[in-house]
Amino acid sequence: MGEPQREELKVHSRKCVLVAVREPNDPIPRDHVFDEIEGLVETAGSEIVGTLFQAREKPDPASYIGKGKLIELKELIGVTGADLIVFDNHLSPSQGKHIEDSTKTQVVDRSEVILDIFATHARSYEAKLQVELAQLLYLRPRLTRMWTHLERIEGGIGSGKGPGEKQLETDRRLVDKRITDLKKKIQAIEKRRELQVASRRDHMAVSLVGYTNAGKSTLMNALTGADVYVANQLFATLDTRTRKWTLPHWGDVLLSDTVGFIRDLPHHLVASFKSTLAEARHADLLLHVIDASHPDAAKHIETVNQVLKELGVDSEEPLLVLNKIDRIEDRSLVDVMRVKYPNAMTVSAVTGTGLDRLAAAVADRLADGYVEAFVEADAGNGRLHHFLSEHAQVVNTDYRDNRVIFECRIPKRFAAQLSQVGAELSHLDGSPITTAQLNGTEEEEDWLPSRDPS
Ligand SMILES: Nc1nc2c(ncn2[C@@H]2O[C@H](COP(=O)(O)OP(=O)(O)OP(=O)(O)O)[C@@H](O)[C@H]2O)c(=O)[nH]1
Ligand SMILES: [Mg+2]
Repeated sequence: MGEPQREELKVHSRKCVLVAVREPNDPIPRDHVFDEIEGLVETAGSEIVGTLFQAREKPDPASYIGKGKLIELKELIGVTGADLIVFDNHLSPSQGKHIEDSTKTQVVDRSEVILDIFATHARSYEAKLQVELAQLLYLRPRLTRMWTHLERIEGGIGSGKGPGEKQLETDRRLVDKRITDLKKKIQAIEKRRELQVASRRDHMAVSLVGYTNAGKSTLMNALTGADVYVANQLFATLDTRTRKWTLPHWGDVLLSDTVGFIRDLPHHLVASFKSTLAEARHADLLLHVIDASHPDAAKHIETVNQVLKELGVDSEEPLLVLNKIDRIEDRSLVDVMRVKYPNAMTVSAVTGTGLDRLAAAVADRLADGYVEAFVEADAGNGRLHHFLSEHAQVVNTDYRDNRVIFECRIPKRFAAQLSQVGAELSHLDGSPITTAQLNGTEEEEDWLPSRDPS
């Protein structure tokens, strides 16, 4: 798959009418219903010429919107000269066809808009395979409706079939074969990636996850000096990038930027991106980035948690990062979130506010606790000096004879490695610190009730 051809993209250079159906008690205010789909359609490169809203308990099984609304839709298309109808809901293949037939206008749903954006933004080989898989999985149940579309795919997979041969069976078979191929290729990449990620255990890994456009890439750039693509677009990032991030008194961790999430992302689409999210699955800590200036921020948090669950990312509680605080006009919104998520960090990736506190909070979470200790070694132990300068806060340094004694605050995780750099560890009262204490095993034994001798 190369750069997508313009004619392959449905939602590009079109004049669109947007249609949204919501349940009558939907919490999103009426004047914000179209915000997200507008963003998606504009990111996909089309113009919006009209909108149509309907509140309904349940979609009409045949036409999704009601009969009266369908007539209204036809009129709206006449008035605006639209050449594409975009539903912000998920249409069944037959509903899509029904609306196309009645309006004589092409119809796409939310998933197709997202697929078009994915196709345009995919850069790496892996992302391109994932997008193609997601497209085919979406296309397959719609083959009857879109068989003309298939000449392209047939050619694309080098089937050798003549161009006139378009029977549904052949088409299905070809699509199925390609789906199997793609899944195999993606699995192979996934395996390689899991190995790669697992082999990097010398550094701890932190992953940025969050709703699309929350500011993950901007934050990645601000924290690591990376040069990752940032745009006020939905799904600007489809590829995972990993960079070193140096935390004060801790040292380097690996920070990864990942694909953004969105509500109602079809299940198979999510699954297609599983390998991209290997970093997140293996991370020691997730930073869940939120655009706190967005009116639906609370909903975004729920969506992200839901998608993480679907992807089997059941790491420890993510650290919430309320981003874009420089844009917040109504303070009360943040106050509400702070009450709900008392451990959340507030930052601005653009102005840099709060980034130091964020780094400290991440170090704290990774540290698994700290110890205040004396660390003693030969005065000439250069490795120890280096180790402590990276991983500890040294409060005091004392030289006695040929020995050096550092008084420091050090993450337990690193304290456990001190014997490997030839140092001895003791509490501030002089009693020795054992490895068991650092690993927490001794404490646990102490707390266990003594075994029943019988
Ligand atoms: N005002 C303000 N804008 C921000 C901040 N962080 C990010 N942005 C803007 O938000 C938009 C999206 O930023 P990205 O970093 O591309 O967001 P992302 O989460 O990586 O988005 P996807 O890759 O699409 O999932 C860009 O226009 C950024 O300049 C912030 O702290 N304050
Ligand atoms: Mg991004």
